[in-house]
Amino acid sequence: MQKIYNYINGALCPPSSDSYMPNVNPATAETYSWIPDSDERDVELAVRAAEAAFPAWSQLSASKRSEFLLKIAKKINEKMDALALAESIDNGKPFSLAKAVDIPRAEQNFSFFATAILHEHTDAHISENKVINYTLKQPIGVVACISPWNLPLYLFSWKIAPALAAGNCVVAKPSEITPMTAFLLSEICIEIGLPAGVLNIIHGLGAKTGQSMVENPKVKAVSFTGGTSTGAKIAAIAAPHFKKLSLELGGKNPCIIFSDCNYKKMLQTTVKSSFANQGQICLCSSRIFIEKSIYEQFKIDFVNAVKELRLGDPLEKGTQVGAVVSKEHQQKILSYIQTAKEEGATILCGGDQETVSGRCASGFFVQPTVLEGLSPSCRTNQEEIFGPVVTLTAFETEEEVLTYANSVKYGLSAVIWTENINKASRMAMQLEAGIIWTNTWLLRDLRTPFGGMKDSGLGREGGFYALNFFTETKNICIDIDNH
Ligand code: TXE
Repeated sequence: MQKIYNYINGALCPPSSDSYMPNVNPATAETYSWIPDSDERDVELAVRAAEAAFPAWSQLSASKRSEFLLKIAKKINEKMDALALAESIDNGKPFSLAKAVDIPRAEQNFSFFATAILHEHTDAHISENKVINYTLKQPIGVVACISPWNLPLYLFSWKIAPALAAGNCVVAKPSEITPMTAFLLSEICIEIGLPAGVLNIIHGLGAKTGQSMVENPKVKAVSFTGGTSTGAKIAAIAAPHFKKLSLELGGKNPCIIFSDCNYKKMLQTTVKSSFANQGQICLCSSRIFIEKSIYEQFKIDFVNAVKELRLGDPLEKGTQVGAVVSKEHQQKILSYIQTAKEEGATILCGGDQETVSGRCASGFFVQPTVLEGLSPSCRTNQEEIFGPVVTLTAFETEEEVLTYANSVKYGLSAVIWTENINKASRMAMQLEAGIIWTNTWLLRDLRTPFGGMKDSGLGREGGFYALNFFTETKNICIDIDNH
């Protein structure tokens, strides 16, 4: 059975505890590898390595740092299939999805920030013609990057790449539920000769290893993606020490469908925005609002399309819905479906776990589930389920659907379907969400601000927003007429 290791100070090493935890393949329910049960001793080793590497790394030119990141991107590309297979086995997602989305995006994250840093620019402010102010952006030092299990390498690299590009040294932790591609990234860093201590990857439990990273006094900034409740715990630790914080948290995203939409494109895309990655993407639409005049037609067409989705072995060609990430998560999703029934839901399709034949007979699968007949204020429509479960609700006016859409504590993303761009813009300006798609979903330009409001988080990732997060900004004022 494979054992994976921490990557500290440029080398793979066992945890100080020398104890390991089982890593389960969710499609088969089998333990297939062991991960380090790290603790604050490993965190301290990693932080010290990062601290020692910081002067040289931060004083490298941006183009030299860029070269290292481009080498990592190239290696990810070369190892695409192996990384996609590892991601699929670790997370339960279809191999085809990992190969089409997760791993290419991890490569893009490194190549994007490797080039973005070459175009970083700052401001100058000239006062009364004899005083020059210029803005200086300098790397922070040792930063922590903590990422979740839904898009493991995709989100892990989305934080690490800008942090390194900006000249920081990093202590990073993937989710203990999906550690494998982070471990493979360690091997890539060794292969390309990334200087020791620049990036340190440690594996372990969030409440122990993750919390110790946040608590460590040498860690000056924390970039986190995960649950809202975890984000609050991290903020409570970081705030009194004035650590910079980037929090990408949960969502309960609306999809608003007007009768004047491009119906065919809307239908195809809404199946994806509901069930891609088994609904385990913070940007998935879990509440679908349909203009009353097309509600019945949409219901028939959408349910028929959902029933066509192929659920099964994530490694099989053609599988569109794989296993959810863990037994615990499967039970959480099923308990929400039970709650929905108690709240009066009609189950239009799905509603239960699925048994897949063959090697995946014990795997953690949940049928894509479509519910109707619920009030917008019930738990099913208010709480993040983070699985293949969506609700349908009819509306008559813009005001009505805006009230529904904004009635949750989250504010991450939203989708609007209408050919009337004035209406779309009017809606977008009033929706409480950080990312709004009109007539599309998950189209991503990495330069754009990425993040949510309310309980969906704090700050923005993406482009120069990420580079600014990972730098300290100074104003330097020079009186050039100083006699
Ligand atoms: O997140 P957690 P999980 C939501 C979704 C999901 C819920 C929990 O609702 O069901 O969050 O998911 C580490 N100090 N999203 O379990 O627990 C942990 O080890 C420091 C939305 O993945 O928040 C892991 O590496 N670190 C989200 C990471 O935090 C801690 C995507 C995330 O774990 C910690 C994923 C602590 N006290 C889940 N506790 C999105 N917005 O994309 C845990 N961790």
